[in-house]
Amino acid sequence: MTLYKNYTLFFVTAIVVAISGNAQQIQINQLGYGIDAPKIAAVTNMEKGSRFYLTSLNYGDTVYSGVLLPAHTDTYANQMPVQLADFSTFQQPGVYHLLVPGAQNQPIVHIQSQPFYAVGKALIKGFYYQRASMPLLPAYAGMWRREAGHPDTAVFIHSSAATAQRPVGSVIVTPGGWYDAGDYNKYIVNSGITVYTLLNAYSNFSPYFDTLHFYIPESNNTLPDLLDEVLYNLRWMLTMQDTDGGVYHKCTNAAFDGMIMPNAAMQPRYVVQKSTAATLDFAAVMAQASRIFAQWNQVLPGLSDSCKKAAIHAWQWAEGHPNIDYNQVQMNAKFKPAITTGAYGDTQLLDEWFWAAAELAITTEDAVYIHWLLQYKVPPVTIPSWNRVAALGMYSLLDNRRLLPQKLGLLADSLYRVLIQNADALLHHANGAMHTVMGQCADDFIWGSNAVAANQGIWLLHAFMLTGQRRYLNGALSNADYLLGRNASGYCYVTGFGVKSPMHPHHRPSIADGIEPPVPGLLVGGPNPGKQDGQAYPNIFPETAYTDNDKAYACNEIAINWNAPAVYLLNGLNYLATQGVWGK
Ligand code: G3I
Ligand code: 9MR
Repeated sequence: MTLYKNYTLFFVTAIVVAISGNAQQIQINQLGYGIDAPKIAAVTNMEKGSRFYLTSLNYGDTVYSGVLLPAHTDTYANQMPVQLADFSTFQQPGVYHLLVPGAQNQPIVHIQSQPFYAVGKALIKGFYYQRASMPLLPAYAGMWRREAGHPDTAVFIHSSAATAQRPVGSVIVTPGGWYDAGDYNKYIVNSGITVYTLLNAYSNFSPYFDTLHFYIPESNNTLPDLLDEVLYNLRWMLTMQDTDGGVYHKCTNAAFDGMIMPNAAMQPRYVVQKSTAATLDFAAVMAQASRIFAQWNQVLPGLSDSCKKAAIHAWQWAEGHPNIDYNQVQMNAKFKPAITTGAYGDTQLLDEWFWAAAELAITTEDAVYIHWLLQYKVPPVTIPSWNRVAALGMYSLLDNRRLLPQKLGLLADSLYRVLIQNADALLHHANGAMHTVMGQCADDFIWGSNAVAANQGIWLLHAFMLTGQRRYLNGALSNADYLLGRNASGYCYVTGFGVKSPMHPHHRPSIADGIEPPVPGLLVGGPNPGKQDGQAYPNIFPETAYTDNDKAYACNEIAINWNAPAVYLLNGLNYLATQGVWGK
């Protein structure tokens, strides 16, 4: 151990730099690094060949030092040179300062065996805070306790959804489920990918989730908490199926509520037009849920079977109605009242068909779905999002490959190649300035870009689990680092975690509850140069197009389909840490 004697000089330099306004910031994963994981920090604009030091908290001992790596320019951030401090070989658990003389900050670095344990749990608990129709009690919600809102026990059939059996003005009971995001509406399409991702996390890491508690009202029952939380939304989804098998696109107000608490929201609620996308997403998720809940038949008798029947019925409806878009503009031209909440409209449905066919084929082994999969070409498989779901079918087919009928072998082979080729492409591009997989092309920075980072990480974890190659795991870790602070804005994007995290998310309860800290465990959307909210953002480059402003819903809202992949990624990484598989 050598003493770092120049720290007085360091402080003086830091103050001068801070006053002159140069952005010489060190960005790290603010929650920490695994003991044998890669450990990289990023620093902007330093002298070539500068050294970095890892010291004890009192600066007394230097436990590690090294030279910053040669600079790369950060194309999508501020065009400034970025140098990396790589201290991966340092493997002593503890809490340290990272010092780079001349930098404005001296972040505290945690090195520990499971750095994502707490945030992983909080991200699941985030779903509990989104529950509609029930009060959040202090025992579970602490200072974020609140009254029940949106009972949804008398929801109107919107004129776009009227049938002889359910005419305009009639009501249905469709309580529960999660609020979608910062708004209080409930959308089937977005629930689809969200529930899928959580259930896929459960099935990939079940030994981990079987014993993980995060204190919800159902924690005392025999079901794992994660499944209890998913059930809260799944049961709501089941109520959204019409008697003919079709599924209403959403349960919604006509217009967004104001910035009020859920119990203050009194506008009428509607279920609107059934759509093919919602119905296929529903079919896929119900078929998947049927498999998972089959293991819990004793505790939840009949549930698995009900899910399977609902899935088959939905598929049959979709076969009869293969192209019913949810086009809100056209709908509003014909039906009243006009509906102006989120549209989640999608006109390209081949991926939804593929996903539903895949889940139904695995669950039922019925020739109808196997035939569908054999007849059609695999649609382009992209990083998943609410409107691009082919990858979800791919994950399920590969996860269940051993159970698949032989006929699907060639399809599974080609999907395996797609998964590995794309994983390699993600890694190939990961040598950019901050050395994260996220952010190597401008298209990564869309509305909800943080979910792109998390979903890239999930893709890489699937590649790791299929091949055992650690480079894929390290790629996934790099995106965990991105989400938790090693990024151009320097934010840890999960509320309540890290030293710099969003305090003003576009989230109605967090805005209206009068409590300073926002509801914790929520991932904000992240940098989005589209700035569709019309707010002023301080920076113009894609990776820095973020502002912690509660009106900036295009970058600072929270949403269930963004939390879910973060749940998968950070808990999956944590599970793998407990299995001792991290490392260079
Ligand atoms: O699909 C096109 C693509 O072809 C084109 O290249 C690209 C160029 O910008 O745009 C793509 O469309 C985007 C679409 O998302 C699909 O990614 C739109 O620009 C973009 O505005 C749209 O954003 C969606 C936003 O709602 C507005 O509709 C977000 O993905 C979606 O997450 C967000 O969801 C909202 C709900 O409506 C309401 N509840 C809150 C939730 C989160 O903000
Ligand atoms: O709060 C709404 C948020 O959930 C949506 O993602 C966003 C885009 O549809 O719209 C927000 O609502 C705003 C509306 O679109 C325009 N008027 C102001 C509303 C609150 O900021």
